[in-house]
Amino acid sequence: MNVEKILIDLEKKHPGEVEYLQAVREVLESIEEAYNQNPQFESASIIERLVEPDRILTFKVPWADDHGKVQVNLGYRIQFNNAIGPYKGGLRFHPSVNLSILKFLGFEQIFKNALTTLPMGGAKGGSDFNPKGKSDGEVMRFCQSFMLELWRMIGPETDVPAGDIGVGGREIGYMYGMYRKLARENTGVLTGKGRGWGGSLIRPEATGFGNVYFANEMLKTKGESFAGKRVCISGFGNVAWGAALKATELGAKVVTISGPDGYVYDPDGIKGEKIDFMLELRASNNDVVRPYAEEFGVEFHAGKHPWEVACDIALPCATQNELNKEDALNLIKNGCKCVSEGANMPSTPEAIAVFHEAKILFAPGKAANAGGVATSGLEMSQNAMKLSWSTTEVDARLHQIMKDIHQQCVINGKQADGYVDYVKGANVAGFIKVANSMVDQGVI
Ligand code: NDP
Ligand code: 2IT
Repeated sequence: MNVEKILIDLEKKHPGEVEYLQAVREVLESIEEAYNQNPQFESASIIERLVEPDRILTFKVPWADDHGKVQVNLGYRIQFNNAIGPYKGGLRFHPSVNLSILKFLGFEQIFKNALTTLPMGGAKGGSDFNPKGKSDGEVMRFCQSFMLELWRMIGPETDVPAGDIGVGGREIGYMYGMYRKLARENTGVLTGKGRGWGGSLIRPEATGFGNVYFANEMLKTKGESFAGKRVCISGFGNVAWGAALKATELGAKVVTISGPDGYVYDPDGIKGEKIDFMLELRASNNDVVRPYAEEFGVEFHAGKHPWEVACDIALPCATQNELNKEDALNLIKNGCKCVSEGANMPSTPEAIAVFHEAKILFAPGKAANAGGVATSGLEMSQNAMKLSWSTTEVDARLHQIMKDIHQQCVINGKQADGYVDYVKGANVAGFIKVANSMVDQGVI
């Protein structure tokens, strides 16, 4: 495989799709060796078939705002690969959403879903709709209009969307209601549903919990744990919330959270009612984290990322490319020994190179945040059986899945000197499973 040539060709076909090209480069560079050891992949053109989505649906989403004015947004669903199961992946509603961002997320999702050990293919979708500052009625009308177009593409055995940035229980509810009406069926067509209508216990907590379970497995390889550690978290959304809850439960002190406006530094630890306050902030329809600092009388650092704060463990849980080379150098300088990505691709390639050079524990999102989609997979299983499992059962399954993913990373990413390259481990394990399935199933 000639990675540079493939990337040059891709860039010609998809100019300016920076995030997508970044994600493809990372995967291709780390699977090159495994790919070259399997000549059947080359003759089946597995790479050429993997890097392009099976199909992309783009559509307009017209909706009326509270003043009766009609607004128009863009909607997307990218069905990337379904070799190992129905297309599966979240929907992101954020003004920054474009094709490049959704293609990077959909591409990553293929390998992440393969790692979960559950039968799910890769997909992503969303809209440039901004839920911030919108009324419930506006969000409902937008979601209904979005689903009016999307419903033809999806189904419990075809493609199962879920949440991501800007899409939580409220949005899933409005979209599910519209789907149910159009399809005239109650099925597990979306995950992240409410408890009363097919949702799974632990799904809201799953991504953050899973990230901490994964980081804990990494720490164990060094005889360490979360107990007594200082943790820096970025973001203040769903993933940051779950990670703060579990890290605190395991005896760590979470000292930061952040938003697009800056970061909060709380040296006493973000715990108990303070973690509940994160939920209120997120539901408040604003995109600022500063009110936390005002409520609890702690420091707020406007326009800055939390990576300048001394910590043992960093959990980036906000968004892509939020941790750059300088941040990585700062973390290392201040003694950070473990970075586990709750968000998708939050560390830039230069930052990852710094972590690898320093030989600290570093887990890429496609391994460390796979607990969210894994628990979506468990929601699909429960829906298919028309049963629901207890909190203890779902949490135990999630925990086991994170341990299994960690094990797959160690097996495929251990270097000669014993250092585990979790990026390589995750990419190789996910890729081999999907590539073998594609070879088995012929050219389709
Ligand atoms: P939420 O919408 O719940 O929260 C996203 C958080 O990140 C918000 O607080 C958001 O603020 C903040 N944020 C967005 N941009 C920035 C920025 N530039 N700087 C600092 N903070 C920012 O989304 P999730 O918690 O669900 O998603 C967070 C990350 O985790 C994303 O990368 C997502 O893809 C990933 N992920 C999510 C999973 C899930 O199950 N939900 C599963 C696996 C990964 P604001 O909205 O105000 O801009
Ligand atoms: O990035 C992700 O893995 C998610 N947003 C969760 C996807 C899902 O289908 O639960």
